[in-house]
Order: sequence, then C-alpha cells, then structure tokens
Amino acid sequence: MTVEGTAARKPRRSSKRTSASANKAPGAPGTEPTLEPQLVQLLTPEGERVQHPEYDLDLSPEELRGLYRDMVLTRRFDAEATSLQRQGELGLWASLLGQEAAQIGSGRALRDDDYVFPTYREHGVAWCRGVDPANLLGMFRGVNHGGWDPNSNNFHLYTIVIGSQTLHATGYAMGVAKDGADSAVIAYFGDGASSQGDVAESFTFSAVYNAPVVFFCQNNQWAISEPTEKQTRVPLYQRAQGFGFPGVRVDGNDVLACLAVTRAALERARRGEGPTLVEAFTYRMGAHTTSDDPTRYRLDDERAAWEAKDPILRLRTYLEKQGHADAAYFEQLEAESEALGKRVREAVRAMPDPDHMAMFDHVYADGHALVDEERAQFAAYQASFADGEVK
Ligand SMILES: Cc1ncc(C[n+]2csc(CCOP(=O)(O)OP(=O)(O)O)c2C)c(N)n1
Ligand SMILES: [Mg+2]
Repeated sequence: MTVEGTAARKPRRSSKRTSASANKAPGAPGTEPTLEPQLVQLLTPEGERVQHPEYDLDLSPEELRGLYRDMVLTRRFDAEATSLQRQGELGLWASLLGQEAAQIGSGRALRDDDYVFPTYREHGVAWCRGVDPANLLGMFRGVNHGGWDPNSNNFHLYTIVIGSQTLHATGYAMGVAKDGADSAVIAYFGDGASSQGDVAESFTFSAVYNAPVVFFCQNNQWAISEPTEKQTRVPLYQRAQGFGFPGVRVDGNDVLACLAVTRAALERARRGEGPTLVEAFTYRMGAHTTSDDPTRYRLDDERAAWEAKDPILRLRTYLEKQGHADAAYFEQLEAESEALGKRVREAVRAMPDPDHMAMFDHVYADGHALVDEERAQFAAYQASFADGEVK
C-alpha cells in the first residue's frame, strides 16, 4: 500500500485557495515541504495505459466498454437530474459530475452480496448496484424518504447526516464478521466528512474489531465552500495509519485504478484482514448542489485544470487508440443516453404526490408520543384547509 510517513507541515495562514494547489508538485514555489504522494494510476489523463507495481488489471475490451458505458450513462442521468431541478421538477440535486470514475470503478469492484452505505451523491454506485436511476429522484422531488428497498440491492438509503453512515457501515461489517460471512462492506464519504467525529469513531471500531469494511473517501477537493486544506494537515489517506490500517490514494478520475484498488481492499476485508481507507483524489466539477454557486469561492482555472483530467474522455481515448470501440459504438451509446434521459424525465413527472400524513410513518418502528402529537397537530392544520380556505 502507498503509505508514507508523516512530517511536520506548516499551517497555511491564508484562507485564500489558489488554483489546484492540492495538485502542486512537491517543492513547487509557494507550497510547504510536502507529503503529496503518488497516486495509484493505471490510465493517464492522456489515455495511456500505465503499470503499477502493486495493482494490475486485465480487462477484456467488452469489460472496458462496459465501464465506459456506465460512466457515460451515469453522467447523462446526472445532467438530466440537474435540468429537472432547474425546471422545478426537483427541489434539489447533488451532482456527481467529475466523480464518475471513482464511483463506477469502486462500484464495479463490488460483489452482489457486499453491502454499500452511500452519502447523497453516489448515483454512479447506485447504478452499479442496479437501483433504477428514476428511484433516486423521489427524495429530491420530496415525494418519499428514500425511494428504494435497501435490501433488494444491498445499497442503503442516501444519508445526508455527514459521516454518520461510516458508523452504520462499521456496525454492519462487525455483524457480517460475526455471521462468518465472507462478504464485505463499503462506506462512501467525502473529504469534509473526514473531519466528523463519527468517521474517527468508525475508524477506531473497525480497526479494533478488524471489521470487513472499506472506507471510500471521494476527496473532491471541496466540502461546499471549504477546501480540503481546511480539513486536514496531511493527505487524507494517511489518517488510516494512526488508526492501524492501511490507506491508499488513488487517481479518482481513473476508473481502472479505482476498480483495482477497491477490489484489492475488498479482498483484504474478505480475508479477515480488516479495514482499508481508499482516498479517491478527484474533483467536484459542478456546484455542491443546485442551491450552491461555486463561482463565489473558487477560481475558474482550477476547474479548467481538472477538466483536462476528465475520467470519461481518457477512457474514450484509450478505447479508440486500442481499436476497442468504433464510431457506431459511440453513436449507439449516445442514443441509449438520450433514451435514459427521456425515461427518467417521464418517470419523475409521473411520480404521484404522497399523502401528507405519510411523512409521520416509519419515524419510529413502534411509534412515539411526540410523533403522535405532531401528527395530530398537522392533521388539524390540514383540516383547516378543508374547503380551500384557511379557517
Ligand atoms: C452532520 C452534518 N453537518 C453538516 C451538514 C451540512 N452539509 C451538507 S453537505 C456538507 C459538506 C460535505 O462535504 P464532503 O464530505 O466533502 O462531501 P461532498 O458534498 O463534497 O461530496 C455539509 C457540511 C450535514 N448535512 N450534516
Ligand atoms: Mg467534498
């Protein structure tokens, strides 16, 4: 694993972030003596296949095209959801733009019997688990509290309380180990979440109990308007070392590397060797959510620098150079993308409004006096509109 020693790091005095500072070469002017590590990479931004001494992958042309298709369709779905929010069909959307490789690579490393605990941005992982993309939109439209049965796809409901799902994953993984099963658990979280106490606690427990869990941190460089340098003085993957398990930083825009690294971490968990922290070094190309305006806090040239590392483009370049995909393939995929967008759009518009009182259901399995009181109050309020007038 690519774990490096930690060295003292001078605090940054300025809260101003310069362009792509997290990516500066070690020793570059304006950077502190740094620990910036090598990323695990198997496919460069230019679409060149490179070797790594520890991680390898031997995929057929069909499997490579499959990863490409997953990323393209996920991006198309995501763009449709953003448009639907702009058209007033969704209340909010959290885009995954730029993070397709991290999600598809890690998602395709999973076995069906593995269990996933996502945040609210894991639309690509949901796709890999077979969750109908249209079902992801119900919560963002405000018509349900989730939209899918977690047990059907071993894909938990989206979790908004930052970092809390890492504890759920750890507890679940401890249960898996007690059952003697050889499946693994993966918890997704962000760079911002890494500052949460819940995440530190889950690291402690999973390490001590040797739980079969992979912590997959998508370091997309921003937690809303806070840059990663406000979350940590060391590269995030190095946190694992202090808890007693390995950490590895992977090029989060390289779908092949994300697949290889996550696969190895899952295998390690299955062998009973405990947790791994994977830091997928990537970039949130869009806004935090549709309620956010990133031009208020980050520079255009930072985005431009990351655009050159686009996860989809580099795989397309590789497929074309290898002769694994021709123009007809790309045209057919384009048509499939458009059909997916249309299907999702129609499905969202057809979603029935829920019974207002349903929001009180399932808050507690066995009911609760406070929820009963609130239900009664709300019913009385609703009744005051009975003939269209407030009484
Ligand atoms: C416990 C908690 N605190 C604060 C928030 C508000 N909040 C929502 S998203 C977010 C930033 C999360 O950043 P990161 O973990 O990097 O994930 P990203 O959104 O970049 O994928 C915050 C602070 C929350 N949802 N839950
Ligand atoms: Mg983030």
